[in-house]
Amino acid sequence: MSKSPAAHATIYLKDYKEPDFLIKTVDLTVELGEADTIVTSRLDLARNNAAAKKLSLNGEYLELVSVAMDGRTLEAAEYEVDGKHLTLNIPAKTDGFHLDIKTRIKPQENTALEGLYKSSGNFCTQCEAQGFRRITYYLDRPDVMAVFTTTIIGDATRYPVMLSNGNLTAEKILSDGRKSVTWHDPHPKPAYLFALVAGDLAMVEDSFTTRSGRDIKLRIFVEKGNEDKCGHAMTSLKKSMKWDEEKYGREYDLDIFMIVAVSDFNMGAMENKGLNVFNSKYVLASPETATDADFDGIESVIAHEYFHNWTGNRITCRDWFQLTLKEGLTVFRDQQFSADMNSAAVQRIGDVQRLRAAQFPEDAGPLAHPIQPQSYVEINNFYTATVYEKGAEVIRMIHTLLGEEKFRKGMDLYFERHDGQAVTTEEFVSALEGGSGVDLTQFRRWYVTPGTPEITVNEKFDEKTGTYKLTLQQSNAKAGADFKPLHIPLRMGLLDENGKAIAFTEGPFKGKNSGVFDLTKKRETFTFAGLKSPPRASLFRGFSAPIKINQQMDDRDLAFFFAKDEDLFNRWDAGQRLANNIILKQIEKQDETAALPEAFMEAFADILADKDLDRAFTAAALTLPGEQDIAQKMPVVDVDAIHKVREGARRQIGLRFEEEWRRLYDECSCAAAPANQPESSSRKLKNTALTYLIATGKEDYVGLADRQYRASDNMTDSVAALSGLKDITHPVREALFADYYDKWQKDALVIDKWFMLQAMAVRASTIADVKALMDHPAFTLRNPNRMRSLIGAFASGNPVYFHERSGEGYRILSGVIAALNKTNPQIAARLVAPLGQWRRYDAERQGLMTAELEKILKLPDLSDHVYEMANKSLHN
Ligand code: B3K
Ligand code: ZN
Repeated sequence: MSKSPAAHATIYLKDYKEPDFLIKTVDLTVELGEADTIVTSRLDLARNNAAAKKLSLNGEYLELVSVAMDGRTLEAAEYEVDGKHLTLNIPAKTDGFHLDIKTRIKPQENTALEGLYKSSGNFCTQCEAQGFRRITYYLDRPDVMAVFTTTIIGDATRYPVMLSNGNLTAEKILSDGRKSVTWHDPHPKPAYLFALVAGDLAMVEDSFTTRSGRDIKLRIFVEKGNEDKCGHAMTSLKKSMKWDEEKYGREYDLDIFMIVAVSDFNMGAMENKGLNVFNSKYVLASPETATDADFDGIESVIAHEYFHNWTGNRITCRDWFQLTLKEGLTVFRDQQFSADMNSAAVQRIGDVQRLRAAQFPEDAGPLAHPIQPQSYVEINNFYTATVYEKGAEVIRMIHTLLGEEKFRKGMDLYFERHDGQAVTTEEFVSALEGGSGVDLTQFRRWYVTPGTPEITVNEKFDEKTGTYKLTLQQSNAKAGADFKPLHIPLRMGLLDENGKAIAFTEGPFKGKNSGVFDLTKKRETFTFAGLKSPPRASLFRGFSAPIKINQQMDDRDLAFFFAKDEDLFNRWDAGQRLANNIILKQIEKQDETAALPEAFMEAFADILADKDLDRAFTAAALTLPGEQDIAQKMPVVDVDAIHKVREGARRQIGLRFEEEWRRLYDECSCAAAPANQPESSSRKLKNTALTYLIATGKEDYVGLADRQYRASDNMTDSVAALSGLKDITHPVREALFADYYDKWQKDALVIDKWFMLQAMAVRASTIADVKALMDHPAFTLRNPNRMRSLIGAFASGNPVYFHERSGEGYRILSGVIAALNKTNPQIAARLVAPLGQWRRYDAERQGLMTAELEKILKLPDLSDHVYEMANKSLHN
């Protein structure tokens, strides 16, 4: 078996060349065995470059058994094989030809979970980005699109279910007793969308009638015993199919749509054509085992993968530098969908929280890259918050600039023009321009500019003329000296001193309370006339651009917007800014007991008393910014001070409003949910109240959490009770965690939460607890969900103990990275980022963090994945 050399070579977008050969059809036969699997492929190739003399097929971790060209088996001297390629000489006059290639692979030994592997006894595949080359030799690049026919042969008892893309065309028992099934996918596709699943799985079936009247079979495959946990996924799928027809005019295009849930999966899910493979976390749910947040996650991931059928599969990426073409667009579409299905304001707040938590630090640190990266060592390292979440913000800005109707026209043209093609982001933007008639020339810079733009705001009011001048200035620390201004949509409105909207008196938004303005210069002034008194400007409503804002606002100004802004997002955001400012001031004072300012307490009291708000919004508005959010605003992050001060603030808020929290807790537990609000909103507010009550430090509320846990009939309340107690050392805490483990030990997804809550606990024994949990019989690094629930949660969700002074937190992480570097480099690389933030900490911590990065770089057999992340983290 050939091994891949670790070359760490960099690949550049500027070097892109069309493929020399194309593959028209591929016939695959996969014979599944217990020791190894034999893959035979017949490729029908066509020349695409008259000058090409060689054909170089990708292949890694493969044993070549034989290769034949146009029916003649080639001698060893007629081809070259190294750890990455099979290269053949192609005579100049040969235009069309076929190859028969036989390879042997060992899915049972595949711990990287790329290509064909086994999970809980079942075969499954993951081919994006470059997993197909671990199955057979192929032109494994997205601009090579072929029609696939796949025959799977295997033991009929072990693998009664055998699935691949497209429609089932044959099923039989062979003379040797093995089962053989054949699938045909009529839609040409790149190899990254190939999928194969085989196992003894249970099936849940439903159907969907498309708007043109076609009946589509919907099937979800899960491990036996999980059939009753597929309802929410199925409902979400049907809602997604309907929504894509209504919102984008996109209908499903095969007769069957399948989803398979597997327990060992590197990420969330995968949009393989007609056969989505999912991490079971994003399929399985019942109220007893999954939280409301899990339910939301399932709805959005099911939608996301389904929407890829058009944005990703029918129209795919020309090369991997175009990844945001399908990911940014599809995240935007799933966010739109979730906003339509749930509270739009709460959804938007969640989207922005995720962006700020994951993407802003990435964009400010050594791993910053534009949404269209210009180079990479390992493409799997570029499935980032920037490509996905910032990519979605870029599409959202196009939507904001064009407006709903023109955006739809642009999308229609995109689908019409590029269906069946592998395209670039440039082609996407051109289609949006063509369909809408809106010029996006300057807007294109968003695709190639790294870093989060900062907007500095200056306001002037001329009493005499009643004119208000708003000056905005762009800067971008990451974009360098030749920084070119971006085209930024500014959605804004003006309020009078009572918080009432002031309609614009002139310009394109005359008579309206809110409008979208184009900010295109480095410094730009907008003038508003006809005003009686100085207005208050509510800027970047709905977070109309992924920027940071520098605006002189004191506590009273922020409290004003927190109380009055008609834009719910900005209302929430003003509250967060207010809380951030106050916490930062307390940190400066080094006094976590200093009384919180009255302006802040009053603003809180107003929200607490406002019964018209959606309870989920109230919960979000009353939750202080997270520790990592506060950290982003400190020049040198002091994790201990942040935690102490934030906890001190929570305690004061808990005590000051104790009565109200108790009232809310009872109201949200007993009374029926308000009309038009889901029960989950009430649970969210109730559990927010619970955390503030526990924060008072009063023993009574430990009892309340205990009772909530014991009476709970749903996972949301159970986890909230545990989470509320996780930081204390108390017999009730120990009893509940023990009870939870006992009760749920057979349900992996539920136990993941148990690991996660403990990994995120802030108490003196945390480091020792985490180490003990790593030795727990239920812990394994081999299962990505389990690994993330302990190690990922610790490194990314427990700043106080990850950054513990001794450096033990860093050493735990680098030890895990070293172990996973060999078995699952993709997952290992994802763990490097927290160490890459070293420049944000004090000198002592910097030393400890960089020492671990250096250690990682010296690992024997360092994978490209980990190398790229550690090297950039240390040196960029
Ligand atoms: N396209 C996949 C992600 C593949 C990640 C490969 N390392 C899931 C998604 O974004 O829908
Ligand atoms: Zn995606």
